[in-house]
Amino acid sequence: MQTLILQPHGPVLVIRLNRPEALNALNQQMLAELTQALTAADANPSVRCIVITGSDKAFAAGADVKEMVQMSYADVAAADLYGPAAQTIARIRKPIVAAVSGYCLGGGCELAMLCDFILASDTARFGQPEINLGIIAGMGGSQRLTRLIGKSKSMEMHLTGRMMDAVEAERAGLVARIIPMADLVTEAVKTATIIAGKSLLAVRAAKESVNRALEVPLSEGLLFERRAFHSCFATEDQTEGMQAFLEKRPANFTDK
Ligand code: DAK
Repeated sequence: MQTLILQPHGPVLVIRLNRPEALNALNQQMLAELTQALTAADANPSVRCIVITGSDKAFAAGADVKEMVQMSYADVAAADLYGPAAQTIARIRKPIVAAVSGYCLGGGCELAMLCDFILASDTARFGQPEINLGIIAGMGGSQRLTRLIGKSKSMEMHLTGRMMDAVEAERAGLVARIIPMADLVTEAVKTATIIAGKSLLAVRAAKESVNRALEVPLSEGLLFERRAFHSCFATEDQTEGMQAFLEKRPANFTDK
């Protein structure tokens, strides 16, 4: 991997975007390596939760403008630029935490929103500044940001290209929690380790159910959740979790 650093922390895999010379701008090589690393982690039983992070200065400052500047409509359409990568990331079944410090712009913000939730450092700055380049968001920004923070704020950000700081992003619902920059990755790994200690069957069911809320009408989402809830009772982990609670001991989940 030339554009990523992979750091296992027990059951948590930290994937660090590593193109510091370009503020982690996402080029095709980085997206290919990222999808490869995520797909491998999803299939690897020793990985139970994934953290994606960048540097203190930038999670990712967007798609790589230097790579895109000469592309024509025909090039972008023929390659379906970034489409397959975004779909692969969205289909990862294990939980992914985005730990965001510094600039999180354009494709970088879209990547963060493809993760399951965002932990932000107090220096994080989010934006969809594609409008400044004569283009629009293309990896889900206009759809996911609007669902997360509402039409008015999303529209303002997409039309003006302005950035939002961490406090505004948390208030708006884009960010789960703000953490001091020096502690960001440690805290993200701590949070991911808590998730890694749960039943993976229940974790997947929870992830799928929450994601349904953004995809389907309420009645369909409620039905999906109810069926997923019922299916938890087919697992040994449900018995173990409830027995452990009653016996006042930690649960020992086996993903069965
Ligand atoms: N691409 C390429 N290089 C970038 C970059 C980017 N997005 N952002 C920064 N860099 C590079 C700079 O060019 C500079 O490189 P050198 O000039 O030293 O070679 C280096 O990183 C440091 O950047 P600055 O010197 O500009 O650093 P500052 O601290 O002064 O400013 C900044 C930081 C983040 C405010 C500034 O770099 C900036 O405005 N960057 C561009 C942000 C941006 O416009 N992001 C959106 C990119 S467009 C699609 C799907 C998705 C997308 C498109 C299509 N399809 C499905 C078709 C997504 C598009 C985008 O994300």
